[in-house]
Amino acid sequence: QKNSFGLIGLAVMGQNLVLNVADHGFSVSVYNRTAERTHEFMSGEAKNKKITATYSPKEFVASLERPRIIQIMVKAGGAVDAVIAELKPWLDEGDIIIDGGNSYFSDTERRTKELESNKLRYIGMGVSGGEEGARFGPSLMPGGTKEAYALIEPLMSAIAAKAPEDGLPCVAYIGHGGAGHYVKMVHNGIEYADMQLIAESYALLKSTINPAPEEFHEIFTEWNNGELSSFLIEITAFIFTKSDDKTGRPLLEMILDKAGQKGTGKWTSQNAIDIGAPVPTITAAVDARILSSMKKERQEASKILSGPKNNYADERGKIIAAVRDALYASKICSYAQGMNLLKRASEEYGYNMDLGEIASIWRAGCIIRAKLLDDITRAYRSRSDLPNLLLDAGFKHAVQSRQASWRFAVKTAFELGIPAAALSASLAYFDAYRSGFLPANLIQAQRDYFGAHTFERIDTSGVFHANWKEK
Ligand code: NBP
Repeated sequence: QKNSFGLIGLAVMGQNLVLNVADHGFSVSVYNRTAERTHEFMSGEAKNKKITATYSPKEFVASLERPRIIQIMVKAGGAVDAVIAELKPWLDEGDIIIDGGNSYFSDTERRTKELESNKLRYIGMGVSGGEEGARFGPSLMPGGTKEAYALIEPLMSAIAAKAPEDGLPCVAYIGHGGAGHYVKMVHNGIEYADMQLIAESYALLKSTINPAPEEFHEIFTEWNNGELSSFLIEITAFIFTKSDDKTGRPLLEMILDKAGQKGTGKWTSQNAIDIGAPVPTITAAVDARILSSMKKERQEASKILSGPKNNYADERGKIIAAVRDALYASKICSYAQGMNLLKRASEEYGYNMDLGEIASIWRAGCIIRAKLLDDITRAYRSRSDLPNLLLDAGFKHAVQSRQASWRFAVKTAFELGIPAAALSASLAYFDAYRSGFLPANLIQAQRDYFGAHTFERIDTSGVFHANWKEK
């Protein structure tokens, strides 16, 4: 009796996905480079489930039904190539390898070409939702050929999260080659922006009205009941309630203010610049993590450089409302940037992405799941070629009606000397996008002045160059 699904890589994500697949009635074979991990898994959570342990790639492959469906959940980079090389000698024509890790999309493009030339099928699939998502329903972003996707679709639909609004599984065919991993990368870029916007909102409240941890919990809980409702706001509300076992103080206050990163936010910004899509809020979030990591240097600088002293403690209600509005409007702008990056990438790489479908599979299971995604799904479903989310009637109203308090929040941050790079980047994005005129005429004049790069005119078509030194 052979198994219908195989998974390689039994770290946190792999183990939880296997349990999820087994719970849905599929028989699973597992393999991990270090046998010890397999033993532990089999004698622990995998006990009494339809899970078979194997201890070599040959034994693993031989235990699977054909065409084989094999998912790899190992560290992104060289480990994926190493696993593919180990598997290849044992595979047969038409077998499917799914890479569910956070691989860089161009690596996926390369691997797809290599494997297709060996008559194997390759799917690069973004998986989001961390440990819990993997166990009880992740958001899945598969890219590859449509016919390979059709073979894995029943299993993936079974294990994926289901959107609360309509119960649909959070998985959809994204596009060829690296399209799935591209979408996962942008998902993570948006996640960076969301997290930074929330962190700046926390800083702004702390420096103005300084709520106690239980008040912070109340503010975020209330926000989570409205338009900001999302996984990240929900967990933030809980974070304020946790005490440190060692000191009894709020755990948050004991955590060193240096943010880590694994690189997916950086990739988003880098690629956005490569293909010419502005993502200032995402880039501000990546920069903010880098600046936070310079803790020692910041501590030294704080002894030398000082900022303004202002007091907003009396304006409690106004501040809380303004920060909430600023957070929501800024979030809309960062999603607008992310969706437009996908649109641009779809043109650049020929992915033929359906933005409404992508927004819809982010509605549950993943880290950026949010009420807002229902509205984004609706906006693209009613107009698939929407140039920008800000032009959708609902989002236009949401942003315009919050404009005054959004500006008040950002102005307050500036007046108090609180770094609010992401909140202000979103506002500047909005202001630039809605400007019929930008000062780029001066940039063109400078470029032509020093480099004879030429310019166009507003009154005549053609390309012009001026002799700038001649008055
Ligand atoms: P890790 O990213 O920590 O990878 C550990 C796994 O990779 C182990 O099974 C390890 O085997 C295997 N591995 C390594 Br490292 N090098 C290998 C090699 N050369 N050959 C074979 N196996 C090798 O695990 P994870 O946190 O479960 O994440 C798995 C993937 O999912 C990653 O790409 C990650 O970015 C992505 N992801 C993670 C999350 C999350 O919340 N953690 C969320 C979404 C996506 P060993 O036991 O022999 O060392």
